[in-house]
Amino acid sequence: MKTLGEFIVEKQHDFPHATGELTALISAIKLGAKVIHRDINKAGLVDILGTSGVENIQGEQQMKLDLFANEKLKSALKARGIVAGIASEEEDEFVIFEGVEDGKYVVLMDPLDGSSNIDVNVSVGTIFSIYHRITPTGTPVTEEDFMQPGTQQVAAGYVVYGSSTMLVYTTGHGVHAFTYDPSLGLFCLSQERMTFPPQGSTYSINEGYYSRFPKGVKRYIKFCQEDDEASRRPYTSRYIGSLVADFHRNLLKGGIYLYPSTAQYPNGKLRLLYECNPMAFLAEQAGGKASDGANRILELKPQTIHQRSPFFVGNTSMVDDVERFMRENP
Ligand code: AHM
Ligand code: MG
Repeated sequence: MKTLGEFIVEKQHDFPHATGELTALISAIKLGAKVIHRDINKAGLVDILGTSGVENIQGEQQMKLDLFANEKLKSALKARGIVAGIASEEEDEFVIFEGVEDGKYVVLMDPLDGSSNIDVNVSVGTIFSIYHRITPTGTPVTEEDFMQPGTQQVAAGYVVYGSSTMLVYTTGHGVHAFTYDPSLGLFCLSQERMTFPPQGSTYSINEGYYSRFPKGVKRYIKFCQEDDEASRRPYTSRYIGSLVADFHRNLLKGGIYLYPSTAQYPNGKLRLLYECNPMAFLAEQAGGKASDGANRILELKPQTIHQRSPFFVGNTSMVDDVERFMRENP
């Protein structure tokens, strides 16, 4: 058995500049994940469910656990003195960590993605994306530090709180997965260098919005449903409504996750900086692909912290197919 801590020490050379700081940063996320795991598992037992009555900047109701997860991760990250600031789905503006102006890193995160699933006991996740700040250390971070394209990510990952809790991350040297053993309080290595299976046969999309999808996506869905043994179609449809859990399943089994633009959300629903980019980095590191329908997600130039993007991620050949259908059906 190898723990996440041991694995990271062993892989020091995978960490750029190997000063131990990024290692400490991932361990802060690990600590936050343990606390969130504990409280999610208590969710049905204590009076922690229900909405907080507060709306976030996107006008969505925040669940109490979203706020809880945000606070826990924020304090774990601030305490290490390495992260100079964060941006979060749960914060309207980026947050400057006072007293940590020397920190070299910024973190963007969705502390509890898919949180509407909690009150029905379905998997949720934490997503994180780590960058070197570009403004000089010793000064407070600025918006510029958070507006870097996904190609600049130093590390990214997610924690899926499912039938077991798993942490999956990349530093650009493959994707590695660790399963949490609550009795020991340790994340143990369960898969090193994960890759998508060569051929995917699952598609994940909220088909309820079919009538609002672009023509190319509608055609692709029909393609998924056609009978063709050689390409393993019809594909299986699986949609949890929790990006992390849907992505995790597709990574293990092979598949594609789609959140296209819709009439209601012309830019899709998912947020580029703390949902699409980290998942795109992981997907590419696992031999997959991530696109907005026409362009590589990681190369999009961010304009605002909470900006959205259509998102197609999974097996390369499946994402290629969607892009082709979208090109051919403008
Ligand atoms: P959230 O960040 O508000 O939780 O929204 C993101 C979630 C994703 O996890 C999930 O894939 C998607 O929203 C589901 O949206 P929909 O209910 O429109 O299918
Ligand atoms: Mg989210």
